[in-house]
Amino acid sequence: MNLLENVISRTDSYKLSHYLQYPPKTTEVYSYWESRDPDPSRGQMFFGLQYFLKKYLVGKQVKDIWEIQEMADFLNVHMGSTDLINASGWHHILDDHYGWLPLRIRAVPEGTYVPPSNALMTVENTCPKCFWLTNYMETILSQIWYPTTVASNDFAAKKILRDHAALTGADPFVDFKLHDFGYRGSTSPESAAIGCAAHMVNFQGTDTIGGLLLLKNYYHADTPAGFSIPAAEHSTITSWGKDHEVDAFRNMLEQYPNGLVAVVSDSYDIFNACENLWGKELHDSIVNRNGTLVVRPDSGYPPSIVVQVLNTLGQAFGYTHTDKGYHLLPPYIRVIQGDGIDQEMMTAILYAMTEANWSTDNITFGSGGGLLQKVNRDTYRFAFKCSEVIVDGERRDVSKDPITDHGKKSKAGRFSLIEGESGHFETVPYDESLGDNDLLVPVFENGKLLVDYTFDEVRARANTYL
Ligand code: AOY
Repeated sequence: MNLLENVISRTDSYKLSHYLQYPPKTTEVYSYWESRDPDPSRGQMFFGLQYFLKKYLVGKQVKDIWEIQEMADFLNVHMGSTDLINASGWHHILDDHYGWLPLRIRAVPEGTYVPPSNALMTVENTCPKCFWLTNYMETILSQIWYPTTVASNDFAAKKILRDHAALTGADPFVDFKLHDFGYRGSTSPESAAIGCAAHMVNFQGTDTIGGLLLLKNYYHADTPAGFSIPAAEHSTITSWGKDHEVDAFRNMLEQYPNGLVAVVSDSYDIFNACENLWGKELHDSIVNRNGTLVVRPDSGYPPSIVVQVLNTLGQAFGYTHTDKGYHLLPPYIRVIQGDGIDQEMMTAILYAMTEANWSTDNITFGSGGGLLQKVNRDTYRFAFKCSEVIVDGERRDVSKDPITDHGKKSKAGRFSLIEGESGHFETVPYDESLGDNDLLVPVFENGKLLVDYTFDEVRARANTYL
């Protein structure tokens, strides 16, 4: 038995003590999850709940009385009291609900892009004895802040890339223009996989294999949802010795005679590499190769380095013009910038390229920490708050509004989410007659998953908001 893998332990310590703290005769707690981001111009793209439901909520979650006993023993030391645990509550779930969680969760379909301050998910107990369970689940359910934040940032990045493509006469298809380099910089294999999966909602380039397997197991992505190519790292170049970088480069062209291949080229001198090694010694091998060499700078101030690399490669290989008059390298050579990339830096590089007359088609970006790690729950100010209770048979609106920060004001009541003209969403009081027009769809009830989205569906939905 392992408490780590048990629903009883998957919460904040203080929540173990909360069942005694609601008003006497409470029979229902209804809570909702929203972004309190103050900027109405940037929305949030909901994604990731289905993974958390399938992994942590669906099916028999309380398996036997010994789990309850083990948690009680743990709390005896951790919180100084064996009696702290809601033993009768958990025994009730085990005995009368077969260990299945008596909750109803409604949520906006995954891949929907919603402006801030709207209810994205609601949670309520379906058994009056289990009023305490709703907010017990806040801890695990709130963790969808992460995939939702990655997908939201990416959606904005995709619009920036698309707009620059249009401006510079480049291909409007940008799914491969932001590649996930973030596996190593994530805080755990699970976080990396979740982050990659969220990145795949809007893009198709990734080196985080775990995320593609997550999408296979939890979102029916039977074939990999993301793609990569052979690429060098510094060790495979520097191991040849400083005087043999050109041999390392040549080996890359020979080992992968067809298709895309990327080569990190800043081990010693990126300018010499572009001008002399790629540009002269290996010039003809690149021109005659059946594919595209992608040159990767990896140090220096990215906007300047990228423009210098493009100028140097343009000198060596020539260029044509897009229909908007921007320079375009020959199809057999491109650049990927994967160092220092977050949304701000990507935008600065695109701006510098535009200034220097280079089309967006010449470049792809890689992003690790900026993509998967430079985010937190406050990036979009996500919060899970109680908005209604039933006490002694009476419904009561519940909300908070601290005088010390009215930005933390929460909504009251039960909610439906409606879409007026496309992109205009409104959270309204719950209205059963809305039927299919209520975007808060029941996805979980009493341990059962009610909707099982495919990743294709999620992607298609996300794409409608572009
Ligand atoms: N990958 C495109 C394919 C991937 C990578 C992964 C950290 C790639 C590099 C490349 O071209 O250069 C993790 C750093 C780089």
